[in-house]
Amino acid sequence: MQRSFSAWSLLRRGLGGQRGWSAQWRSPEPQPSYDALIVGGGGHGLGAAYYLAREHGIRRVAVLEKGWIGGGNTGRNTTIIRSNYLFDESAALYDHALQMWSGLSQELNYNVMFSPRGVLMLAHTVHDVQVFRRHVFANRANGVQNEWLSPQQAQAFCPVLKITDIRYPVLGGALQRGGGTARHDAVAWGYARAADALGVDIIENCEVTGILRADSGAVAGVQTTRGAIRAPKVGVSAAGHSSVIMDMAGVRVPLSSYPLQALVSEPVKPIFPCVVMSNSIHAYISQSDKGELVIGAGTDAYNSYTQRGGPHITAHALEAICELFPMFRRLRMLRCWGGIVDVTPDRSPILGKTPVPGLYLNCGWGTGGFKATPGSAHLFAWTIAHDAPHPVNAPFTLERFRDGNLIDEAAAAAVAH
Ligand code: FAD
Ligand code: PYC
Repeated sequence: MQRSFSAWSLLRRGLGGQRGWSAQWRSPEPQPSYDALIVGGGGHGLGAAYYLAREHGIRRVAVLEKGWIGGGNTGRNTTIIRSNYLFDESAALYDHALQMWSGLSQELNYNVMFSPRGVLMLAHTVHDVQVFRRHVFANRANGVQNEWLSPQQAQAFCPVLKITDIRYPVLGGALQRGGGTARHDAVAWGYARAADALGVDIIENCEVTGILRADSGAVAGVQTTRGAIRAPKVGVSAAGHSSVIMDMAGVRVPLSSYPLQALVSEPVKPIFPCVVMSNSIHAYISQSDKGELVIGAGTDAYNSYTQRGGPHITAHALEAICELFPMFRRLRMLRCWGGIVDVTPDRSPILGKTPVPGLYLNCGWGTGGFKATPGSAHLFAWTIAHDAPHPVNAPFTLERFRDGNLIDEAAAAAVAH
């Protein structure tokens, strides 16, 4: 009985044009002033607002989003989560995030579907082997999980993988068993709902068009398409558009914005048990809970703000996937899209203060910021609340590009660089 009632209820709700559904967060009008503003309603911005309210008691906060929540890279990425970066600073940063993923659904009371199914990075050349083995040793020295697999072990871990008689023979792989995937929209929606419940105003369709400054030079708020909003603290978390917003404050940042593309196949039964990345041939793949194969490509070779990219890039990724997994040759692709990624010269993020007092910056995550979402949001909130970085993000300053203290993660940033 219960089952047929549920099925009927589901049908009624499905056909009911969403009548009677309650919104997960309010749609407030912007107030004239707040204690803090966050520019950008992706996972990083929404998460920062949540932790400002939850951990620092700063609840008069608004998140200003020019489009819709999660409509940027948060809802466009291939959801790969791992922490196998090379340097000590990065290991601390990404592992901080990885540790948070496992408790995130409970923290937000929202199922973000974190699935630590293992991330396998394939080596195809002697150079790949040397680089990945070095990463494995460095990671283990930092207490970060990573292990080296022979080609046969790699195939045992991912049985549909072809390791020989292909254009890119597999010479081994680095496996992080605790890495995996999560449901990207759920991360944005979970943070939005939880922040809203703590009093944070989430304001969609509100584009920031200027940064207001006080006579002292400190930040005084922002100008938006819905009027001026004043606040003594403004955090910018706008991914591919970060340099555009920082330009409004007269701050130049070393970012290049590029399209990065992904695509999904028609749904099929469970066939792909893990995540596989092939960095030297710019392709990565996993299977979503809906059954679609989620496939990503490399960045376009030119700067752009168009959320599409060139089809030759996706064609190249599909060729590589079909070499590695010949059984996928008969699959049809359903849709493809692009996002704008913000790449720094050392492929590490910028997370900290700026030369403008009260203006904080979280950007430069490039092709790899989804995995960092909870950690980055947590550290950004700390930085805004204390007007000083947390020890974990202290090395990720804007000044490092002036002072030369780079954290070069080009190899670990992987596929897209
Ligand atoms: P976003 O979600 O982009 O949020 C920024 C928001 O700012 C946007 O919603 C935007 O609309 C808003 N905004 C911009 N300008 C303004 C303005 N003037 N006023 C108000 N709002 C503004 N990372 C991984 O770790 N693993 C992956 O597998 C992975 N795959 C990827 C695949 C693709 C195809 C792409 C495009 C990216 C991928 N990434 C991946 C990178 C990852 O998606 C990003 O680093 C991360 O999602 C950035 O999150 P965010 O919250 O900072 O940005
Ligand atoms: O950073 O792991 C990553 C990633 C995978 C695909 C795009 N970025």
